[in-house]
Parts: sequence; C-alpha cells; structure tokens
Amino acid sequence: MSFQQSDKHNDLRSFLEILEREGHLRRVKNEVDDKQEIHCIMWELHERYHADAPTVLFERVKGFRVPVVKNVLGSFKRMALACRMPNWKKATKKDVVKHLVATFDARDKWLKPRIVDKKDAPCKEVIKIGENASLHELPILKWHATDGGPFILMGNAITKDPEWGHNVGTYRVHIKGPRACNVVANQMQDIGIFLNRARRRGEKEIDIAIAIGGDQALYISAGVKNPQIGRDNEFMIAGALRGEPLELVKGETVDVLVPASAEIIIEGKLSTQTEDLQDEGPFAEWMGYSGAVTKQPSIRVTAITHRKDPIFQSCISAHRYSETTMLYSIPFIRWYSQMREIVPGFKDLNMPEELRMYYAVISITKRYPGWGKNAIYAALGSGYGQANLVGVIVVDDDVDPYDMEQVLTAVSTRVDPELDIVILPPSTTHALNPSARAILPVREPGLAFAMCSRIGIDATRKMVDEYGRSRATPLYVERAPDQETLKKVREKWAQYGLDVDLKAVQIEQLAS
Ligand SMILES: Cc1cc2nc3c(=O)[nH]c(=O)nc-3n(C[C@H](O)[C@H](O)[C@H](O)COP(=O)(O)O)c2cc1C
Ligand SMILES: [Mn+2]
Repeated sequence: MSFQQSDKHNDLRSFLEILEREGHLRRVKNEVDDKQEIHCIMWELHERYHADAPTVLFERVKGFRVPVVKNVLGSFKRMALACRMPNWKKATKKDVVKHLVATFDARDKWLKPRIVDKKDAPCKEVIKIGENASLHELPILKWHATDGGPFILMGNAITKDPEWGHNVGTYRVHIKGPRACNVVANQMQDIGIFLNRARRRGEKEIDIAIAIGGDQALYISAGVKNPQIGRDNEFMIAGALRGEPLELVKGETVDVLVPASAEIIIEGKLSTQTEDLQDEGPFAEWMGYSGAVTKQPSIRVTAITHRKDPIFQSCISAHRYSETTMLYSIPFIRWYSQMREIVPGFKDLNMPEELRMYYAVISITKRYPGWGKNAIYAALGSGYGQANLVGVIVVDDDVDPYDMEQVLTAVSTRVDPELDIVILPPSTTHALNPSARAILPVREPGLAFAMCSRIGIDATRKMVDEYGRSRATPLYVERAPDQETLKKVREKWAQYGLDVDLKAVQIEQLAS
C-alpha cells in the first residue's frame, strides 16, 4: 500500500484539512477566554475520549487575532499521518514505533533539506524585525493553572554548531516579555551541548530560531532522540518521513535555516552567559506533576516572521492521554535500537504511557535461564534507560509489551519476588523524577540531576533450577484453546445465538 495522494500534506493547514475530512478535527467557533478555558476543554475531551480525543481548532481566543490549535499529534493515528504511513487511519503506537525504527535504520533514505527562496517561503509573508516584533501578539497562554507563566510548547528550536551543523529539538519556551523568553536547554539535550560548546569558544550568544506549525514530520524527528547530535539529522529524518526533502529558508536576523512552511518563526539570540540565566517553570509535566523551577538560558528575540493568517500550534500536558504524554511515549527509538542489539533474545520494547515513561517493558524470546535478568541489567545500564528509568519489566514473547493487562498478568503470575526482583542502589536520574529521593545541588547552569534507586522485575517464565527453584513456572493456559476447534467455533458462531447486545442489557438494568 502506498501513501494516498489525497492524504498528502506539507504544512499544518494541509494536515488540518485531512483531519477535518477524516473526522479528527473539531472547531470551536465561540470565543474562549485566555485563561483556563482551553485547558479545561482539552482536559474534558481526554477524560471522555482518552487517546482518541480530537484535534481542536479554537478559532477565537479572547484578546488575540491568531487562532490556536491543540492536540494535533496527540493520537498515534495522527502521528502516523505525520510520518506518511499509508495505513495511518488504523495505525497503533506499535506501528508508529516500527516505522520510526525502520526509518532510523535506513540512513541511505535520509534526505538532505532543500533551500528555497524567501518568496517561496510562506513563513516570510509577514516580517517583523526588532521593536516591531512582539511575542504578546501571539496567543501564547498560561495553559495550566499551576504553570509559572505562558509557554510555547510545540516549538521546534533550531540551533547551529560550526562543526556539527543544525540541530532541531522540541523544548518548551517560557515567555518573560514582548521580546524576552527562556528555553529549557539541559546539558543532556543537544541544544545544551551546542550552548556549552559556544561558551567554551568564548561566544556570548548563539543564534536560535523557534518554528511553530509547519510540516508535522519535523515535530516527530525533533521530539525523538536522533542517532547523532546535530548534523542536520532532524531535517534529514523529517525528509525521509516525508519522502522528499524538507524545504528551508534563511533566517532574517539569525544564521540558521528555518522551515519554509512554518506558521510562525521566532528568531533570537540565546545567551551563553551565567548572569543571563532566568527562572524557568514550573510547568504541568507529562507525568502529571508540576515540575521544579530551574535556571535556564534566556533568549533576546530579534525578529518574528509569520504567515498572513497564522495558526498557533500548541498542546496540553499532564493528563495521562494529553498530547505531551502521548508524544513523549515515542522518543525512545534510538534506545530501542540499542536494546535490540544488546538484549539476548530481544523481541520488542515499549514505554507504556500508563507508566509515564519511568518504566520500560521488554519482551524476549528466552532460551536460557537468566536472560530476564540480563535484559534488566542491559536496560538499566545504558542510554535512555540509565538516564531516565526507575524500572524495567521483562516478559516472555507470549506477552505483548503494548498491552498493560497482559504485562500485569505476567507480573502477578510469573514473579517470586525474592528471586525475581532486582533492586539497584541509587544513581543519577533527571531532576523532574517525582520518586527521586534527592535533587543534587546545581553546579553548572542547565545541569539538574536527582538520585533514585532502580527496580527490575523479571516476569519471564522460569525454568527449573533457575535461581535455585525446584520447579519451572507452570504452563500458561490462557491462550490454550485447541486452535482447530476454535477456528470451527468461530465459523459457526452465529448458530450458537450467543451474541449479546450490551446496550440493550444496560437499558434493561436501568429500567429495573
Ligand atoms: C511537546 C514536547 C515538549 C518537550 N519539551 C521539552 C523540554 O522542555 N525540555 C527538554 O529537554 N525536552 C523536551 N522534550 C523532549 C525533547 O524534544 C526530546 O528529548 C528531543 O530528543 C530533544 O532534541 P535533541 O535530541 O536534539 O536534544 C519535549 C518533547 C515534546 C514532544
Ligand atoms: Mn538532536
């Protein structure tokens, strides 16, 4: 199956057109207030429709001329559309992860971006330089009641390193004034590494551009850890997902290339100086807690360019089905590839949204005793796992790591805790981890760590003698019906007259 012509998109508005046609988009035409109304509407949609909440275009936001769109990518189907997957209407998280793993593997298909003229770049329809530019003209709001101020959330921050080329990352931006903001530039992230390299070269600031809207594939590649820092990789992977090069155009006041099809571009200078660090946060984080305030580098805005009638793309956070939580359950692709290489018998890996990305579930085809523990050590000792996880659950290949019910059944029926649980002493994790016992003192700007111990749960079926057992885990019979008979029963199903109309049953219950 190839990607349908009618599903082609190359910017936010063509993406929204497809969503509207396919019933994924709702418009709110009434004026909504600029405080908490948008958040509460989105919250209620997630409560009612969970991961199937629609994209919502708020056409009129009090005090602003620019409409706001939320939850564009907060569904695995819409992420699949952003990735141009032909089966996007039925795609699951597992399909999206597989597609991204394959895209990362096929480096020969990554495409160099193409530079276009300013006249062919819709993001340059309106250009406001210096004092003419104001962040206050954009509907950048305080999205959650507990936030420390207004934030840009769906902004792709583009920076450049003289040796390593462009990097694009989705990092949130805290608004401080009409031309003042700061960005989360942790030293573990590529932007933080670029910033520190510039500081060491003696540079006082680096050029930055924040792109809002535009080709949705760039949000996917900018939100996922790429195999290498910088090197235009996020642009190239977005090109690979698109199947054609991403179009870029020169900045007006900054020496970075920006996506031509974006709705809005904010250009500025990111300070490398310690005295320019400012409070960032708190913010309602993806895991459902309000995060700490940290010191982050500030940006002096030098220009804003946008379309004539821009749409402001944003998201909400903290709800278990919110867009940030859904998007954040994908970015482990690079780690997935690392685990695939080093875990014996590796079958699959998921970061379940329910566990808010502090636990991974790995399935293995276990052929030798002890492989469950090997997987635990590998997961907690490398890459994303050692940096972020609190725990890992290892299951056999008859358990789908994307199905938490199956995972929990394995945990409750295949674990003798004394033998099958590994506790590792505390090591550093990221500062936002709510379980962490201590936050380490910040010695350098952008560096914030916490201490937390780790748990590994070996929920694989155990062999006789494994860890001194005198018997193996008994045979699991849930999926044991005789396959031949089951097939026949399915064919004859209508004849049994066993289908129940659940709606009718409920109505009867109500009546009685
Ligand atoms: C909506 C959204 C918001 C995000 N906000 C942040 C953030 O504020 N700070 C951060 O370090 N990472 C944030 N991330 C995760 C980064 O985008 C992700 O780690 C990405 O790999 C960073 O790019 P880099 O690898 O080039 O540094 C966010 C991701 C999404 C999808
Ligand atoms: Mn990067």
